[in-house]
Amino acid sequence: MFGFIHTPILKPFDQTQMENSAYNMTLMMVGCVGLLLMLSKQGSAEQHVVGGKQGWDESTDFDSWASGQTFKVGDTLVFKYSPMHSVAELGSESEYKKCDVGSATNSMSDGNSVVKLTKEGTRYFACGTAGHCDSGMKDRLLSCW
Ligand SMILES: [Cu+2]
Repeated sequence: MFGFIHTPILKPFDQTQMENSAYNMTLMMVGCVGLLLMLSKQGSAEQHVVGGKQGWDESTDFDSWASGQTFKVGDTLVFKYSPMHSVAELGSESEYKKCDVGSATNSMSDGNSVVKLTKEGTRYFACGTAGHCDSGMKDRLLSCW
């Protein structure tokens, strides 16, 4: 008896659920395509002023600045700083951690240094002024395609 009662009630219910999930899938797919379109629209190269308004300075929180940015291959970084600072690009994570600015692969001190992100990967930058890197004036960022 129960089977007979339940079957006609459950059947349309199941069908509705299936239709709902198909609808949700379609929505999800439309959403993904929309996201892809948005990403391809943003494909043009961007310029990132390192540290934002504060620039390349001891008071800047570079970790939080970098976490709000998306670095793509083709983008450029601009370091803006006073003569008391400089920019040293470091070749590895361990040099970055040790603040080994003495073995920098590239050193800049013109106050307005432009660096292009030419390939995918992590780039390491530190201030070359004694003590500045140790006090947190360094930035690690990842560029991707
Ligand atoms: Cu400095």
